[in-house]
Amino acid sequence: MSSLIYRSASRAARSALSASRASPFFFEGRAVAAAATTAFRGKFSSLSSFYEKANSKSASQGWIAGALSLLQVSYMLQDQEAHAAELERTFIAIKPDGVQRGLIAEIVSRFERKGYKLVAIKLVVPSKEFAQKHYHDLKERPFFNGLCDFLSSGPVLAMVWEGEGVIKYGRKLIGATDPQKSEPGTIRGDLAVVVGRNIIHGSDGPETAKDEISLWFEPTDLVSYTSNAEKWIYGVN
Ligand code: IDP
Ligand code: MG
Repeated sequence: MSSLIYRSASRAARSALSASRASPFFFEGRAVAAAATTAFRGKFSSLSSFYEKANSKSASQGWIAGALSLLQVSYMLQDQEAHAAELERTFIAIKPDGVQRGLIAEIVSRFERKGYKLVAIKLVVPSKEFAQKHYHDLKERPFFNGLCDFLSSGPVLAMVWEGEGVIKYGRKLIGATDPQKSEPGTIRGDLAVVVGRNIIHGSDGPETAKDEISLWFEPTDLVSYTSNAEKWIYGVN
């Protein structure tokens, strides 16, 4: 648990330090303070009390407090580097059939209830050229043209979800490509019948996730934030 809180603190610190956008800074600055307080209360409790004592003694000892602050920030940044690779994100899209059938809330709630975090979302009607880019690896397949026509035929709900193992497990939540073979309990297994109308897309690996996120979203569309639920979703005993 403490490592997770600590990680959140680091993430918040990184966000605050790297934020060039003015508006989120206040929020993230508060997150740094809150998360750092929590982290120090646990992992750095002895360090913190030493810090407080040093602060209360005299101004001449201010340098101790300053040095400790620097040490704390440096710990946080090191931790952020160590955990940066774990901040996994995937691209998920509800295709026009899912949107038209009113399945947005149902599908979003499955990812939310699992414990994944929504970091970007938008409703768009992609052009055919855009659909061809998205499905470029299928261009030799006989259904490619029809598939791209279909994807560009109506609104698509494009999203980025974040969480540990979200790329692989997102695919599990979605189920097999052909709903005839998807297990009950999966999105396609429960909500779709044929492969041509299987309602949802999910990146199939880390490289695809990276490419698809950058195809559908600008970097500034992705919102970094610490969810209150994280400390209850992650933890090591
Ligand atoms: P995936 O969506 O499970 O990753 P892919 O093999 O990447 O599956 O195929 C992309 C999409 O192409 C599928 O979701 C489905 O909409 C469509 N598709 C795949 N195979 C067929 C097919 O045999 N006939 C028609 N459409 C297909
Ligand atoms: Mg695929």
